[in-house]
Amino acid sequence: MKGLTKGMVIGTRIAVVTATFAFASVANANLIVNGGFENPLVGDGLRGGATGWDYWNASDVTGWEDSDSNIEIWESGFQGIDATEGKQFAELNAHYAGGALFSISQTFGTQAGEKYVLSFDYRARLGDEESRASVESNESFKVTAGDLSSLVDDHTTDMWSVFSDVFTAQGSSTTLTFTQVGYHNNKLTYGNFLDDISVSSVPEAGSIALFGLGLAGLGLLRVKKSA
Ligand SMILES: [Ca+2]
Ligand SMILES: [Ca+2]
Repeated sequence: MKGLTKGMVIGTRIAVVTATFAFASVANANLIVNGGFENPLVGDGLRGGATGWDYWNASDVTGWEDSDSNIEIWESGFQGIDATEGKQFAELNAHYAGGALFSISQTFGTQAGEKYVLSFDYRARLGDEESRASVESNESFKVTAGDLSSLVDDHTTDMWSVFSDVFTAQGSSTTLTFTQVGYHNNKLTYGNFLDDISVSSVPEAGSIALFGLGLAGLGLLRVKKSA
């Protein structure tokens, strides 16, 4: 009898855990393709087999488009900078392509009026011109998506920072765009590193309540098990 009860509890527990994880994976689904710039591999681009960094026409970079410029990707560890996700990251201020400001974007399906969480990691490449050792930086970029438009100018050279904000989709598709604003004197192609870009839907109130019930159920079963 004791064994039967225990088996029933375990069965229920597995069901709750499964449901909880199924919900979590739906809520956290990243709508951005190649948000960590893991494709293509550095060495396969226009620099022809070189290591450290590489650049491509946007049409050759999975998921991303640009404004008639190039997309530059670095290998983790190059110039002492590690990726925060995977083995590569992007430098928004990409390789020279005619003197225009660099901009990259990605369009994905959304529901008008729904809220989404945008998050990504960003880091500066150089300190200010007066003191290269400084953690300060005059690098900056603008990020836009749905009703969100934000100037990001607080990143430093000594660490990655995390951006996280919520936007409301304005239509059945949304375009996420990063546009270079600031760079160093005579160094248009330096700075504004990006990695681990993610957009996910914000769970609706009902889903959050169900999620909470699932967690509460888990907690109760844990109590039962330890009792
Ligand atoms: Ca990455
Ligand atoms: Ca560059």
